[in-house]
Amino acid sequence: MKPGKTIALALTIVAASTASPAFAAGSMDGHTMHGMDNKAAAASKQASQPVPAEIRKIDASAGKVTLKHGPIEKLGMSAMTMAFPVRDRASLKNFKEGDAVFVTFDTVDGKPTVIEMQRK
Ligand SMILES: [Cu+2]
Repeated sequence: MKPGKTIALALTIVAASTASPAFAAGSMDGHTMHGMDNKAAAASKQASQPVPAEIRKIDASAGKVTLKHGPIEKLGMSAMTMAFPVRDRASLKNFKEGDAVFVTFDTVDGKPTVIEMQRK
């Protein structure tokens, strides 16, 4: 599918622009020419890249939040509105519907999960 290639390219750009010295040194030896290595390196770099989103619904008892989110490169997801489980469900009390936030996502138990959320 076409978007995959765009995402991979975007990841490469982000990884390159935010590269730590160690990562930059690693990319010099040519290992990042191999797709797997490059993808893994980009994914770990992407872990701390917050995604802009708007809170549409909060279900504190279920520990879920519905977000209208921008593209999530780490998860290969384009912009959409959907519900996510929240790792730290107690943190939901700090938010309300309509809040504009930056969200860090990761895959937990195979599911896209909100790891951290901060108001803009
Ligand atoms: Cu989504």
